[in-house]
Amino acid sequence: MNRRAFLTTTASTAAASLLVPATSRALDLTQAALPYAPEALEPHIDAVTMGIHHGKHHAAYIKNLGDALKAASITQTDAVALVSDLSAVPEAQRLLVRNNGGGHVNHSWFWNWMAPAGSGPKGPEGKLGEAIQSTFGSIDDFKKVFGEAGAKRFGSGWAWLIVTKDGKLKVTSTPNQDNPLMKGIVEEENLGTPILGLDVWEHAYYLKYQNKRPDYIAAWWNVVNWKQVADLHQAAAK
Ligand code: MN3
Repeated sequence: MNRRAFLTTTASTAAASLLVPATSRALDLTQAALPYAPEALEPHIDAVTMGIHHGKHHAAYIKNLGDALKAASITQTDAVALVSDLSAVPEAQRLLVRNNGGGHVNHSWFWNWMAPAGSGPKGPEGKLGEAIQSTFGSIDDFKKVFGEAGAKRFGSGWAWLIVTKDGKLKVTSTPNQDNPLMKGIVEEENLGTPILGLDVWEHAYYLKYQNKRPDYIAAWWNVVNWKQVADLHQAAAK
């Protein structure tokens, strides 16, 4: 592929990621551009953090995943399928693929779970809003449960809102770069389709919020892409 074709492909992939629900499509092993400018989430998430997070951390997961797959002679190019069932990965590379494959998948979703403040619905509406209210009592109660899952995650990890296999909403949390699709890694009752996830690794917030993870979580609600969450809920709850 020449440079121009590459740039065209990258641009169309970034545009497509805005239209297609992130957790219901296959993800290849390349990095899409951020769907907004690095400064677009300020003041809630700062531009320097976004630039490093996407350009260095996420990029490193992809590089390391590629190296591990090469070492294992694995030709699977769907990262979601890969991390959903790690049993086919040789033992020598399994932890590398779990961590870096999870890192690639989780971050690819995460960029699309955020959008500039004020660019979409301010909260969950329609069927998603109803499901959250009937499951958690109210939107605020949901935010409290989800925020606590993130705040109480010891060390590094993620908080999740998932649709379980029986179609119910549930808040869960995973360590490191694990996610709720990982069969055999995540407890059976916490498996499901992620429709919202929050990165609580220090690299996601430390420059602006230092040790105050709860302040990062409180600010993050301002940039949640509720349209994306609603689309994923609709696709997963069928
Ligand atoms: Mn991260």
